Amino acid sequence: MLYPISTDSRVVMDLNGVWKFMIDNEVDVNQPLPTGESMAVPASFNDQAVSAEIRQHCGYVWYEKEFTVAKALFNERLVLRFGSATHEAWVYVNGKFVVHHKGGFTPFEAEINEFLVSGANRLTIRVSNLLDHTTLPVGNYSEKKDENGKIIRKVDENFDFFNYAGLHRPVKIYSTPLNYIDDIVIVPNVDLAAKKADVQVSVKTGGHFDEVRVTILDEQGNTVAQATGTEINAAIENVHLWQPLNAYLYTAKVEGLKNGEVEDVYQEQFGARKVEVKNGKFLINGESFYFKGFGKHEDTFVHGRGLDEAYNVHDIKLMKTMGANSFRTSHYPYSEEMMRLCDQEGIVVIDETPAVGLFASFTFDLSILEKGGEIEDGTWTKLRTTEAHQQVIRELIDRDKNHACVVMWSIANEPASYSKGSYEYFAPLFALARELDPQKRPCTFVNIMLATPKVDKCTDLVDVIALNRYYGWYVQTGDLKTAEEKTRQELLEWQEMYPDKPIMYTEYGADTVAGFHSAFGEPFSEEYQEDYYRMNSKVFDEIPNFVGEQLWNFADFQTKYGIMRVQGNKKGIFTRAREPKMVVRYLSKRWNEIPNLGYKK
Ligand code: E9O
Repeated sequence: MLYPISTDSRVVMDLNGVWKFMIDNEVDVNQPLPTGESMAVPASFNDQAVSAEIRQHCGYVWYEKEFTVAKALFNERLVLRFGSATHEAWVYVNGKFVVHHKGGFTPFEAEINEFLVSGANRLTIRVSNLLDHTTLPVGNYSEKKDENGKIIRKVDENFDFFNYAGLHRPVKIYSTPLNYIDDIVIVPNVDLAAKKADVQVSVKTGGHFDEVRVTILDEQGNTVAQATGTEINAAIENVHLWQPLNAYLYTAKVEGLKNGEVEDVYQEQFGARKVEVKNGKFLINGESFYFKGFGKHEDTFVHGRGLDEAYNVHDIKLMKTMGANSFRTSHYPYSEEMMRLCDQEGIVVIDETPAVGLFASFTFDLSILEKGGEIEDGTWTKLRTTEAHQQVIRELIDRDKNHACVVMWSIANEPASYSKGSYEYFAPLFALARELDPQKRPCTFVNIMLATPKVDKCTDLVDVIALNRYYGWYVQTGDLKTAEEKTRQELLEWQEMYPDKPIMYTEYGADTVAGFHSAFGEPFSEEYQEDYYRMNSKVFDEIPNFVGEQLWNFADFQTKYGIMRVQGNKKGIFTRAREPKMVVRYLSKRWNEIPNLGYKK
């Protein structure tokens, strides 16, 4: 699916702004929404209204906005497009049903010409924030009736972030001619020795063109290659590589022609770079890459999980200042705007599905695992997420396939990969991702602390071993000496069992209350956070196949209520307002000294 841009043949109308909003009630979509409540889009609805009822609401909400389409566009193809609606949406134009989409973090669209009238049109959307054992993320759903017989729904998140919901990303209408470019797939095959890239471009069209022309332009706008056809191969000589923190983007200009005239045109940017996993190393353009960075969240004040481009720009600046080069889109696909920004800024991204919460219960009893027998914790018999998982792999790869910034797919975060049935669940999903990705990027899933080398059943499926580890926090709390031994012991064990697979941390961290200091370096203090990171760095540097450190978390973030969470998870090295905690100085020094390429040859 192409991102909506305006070109010589396309117009984009923005429906962002203040919408009407209402919770719960069944409404007659033929009538204007009976509410005086305002809600800004894009953003989560939860924190905008100063209302506990709205903030904690589980179930359905309604959004409505009037819009007018210029008459000049009525003969064009008009497409209504949502960057995302979290987690499920039913869309109506002038009271008529247009489209339904389930899955809160991927875009969807529909042609709306037949629904439009001249003058004011009414766009109504019903959004659900419900999650259960069939959805991703996974939620524990329950309902009961109150004294008036009204259904009270409840979602207990099976994950550690607030269940923000609503119209999180831009809502747009874009036009195309009736014959149009529908999709573009770009595969830049880089030959490093020959300093050349053979760029395969496949174009999918709607309607009919006499000819499709593809022109490859460099950053200065010079033509470097041109070909005609819907499946072309263009050679770029002296190719300018897309490098981590040193981005270079080419543009594929695709034109659909009829009777010698250009009818539709679309410009898709791409980077030429080569990603490989070899001999326990992660190679970008033939050199070993070292991941320095973060697990993040889309999480800001008032906006909740809604797109906030100022925070996106700011966060990337903060990362760069620290010498970081990468992040993982924990625990769901981030906005298309963020992905485009990362392409431009040279930020390396591990692109994750919303498959989080794939466990039946948290067991902290490590002795079960040490017995070496099978663990049947019920996850893979209780959850029915396969269909949602396949759908989101399809939609994510379809959306992000051309991004230079994406170097690996993360199929899930912290599933019960130690328990019976996990391999059978994941093997077909990995196969699907590998089949669908035209660029054949490496794939991983993020391994939970319980799933140690001998216990995990799914490591054979991954190209890179991605670990979330909390020695010194959830276990050996406050005892960094033992935590260091455990960390070393486990990393060496992974390396020995899987000598060809690179190993990285995709989470490690300690909750830290900004401004809390301790002369004894107690847990929760800024001193402890720094000691914790110093301990981990020391071990990382001893392990040859350890190729990256993405800490947890970039910033403090909102979660559901719980005795372990005081207004959210405090493992940020920045506060939610992006003020640095003490450890930022230490990590900035370390990361600025570690080269992005060639650190561990
Ligand atoms: C997922 C992330 O969303 N990983 C969690 C993070 C956290 O801070 C959370 O925010 O809690 C850590 C999971 C830790 C599991 C520990 C199991 C301990 C077994 C010995």
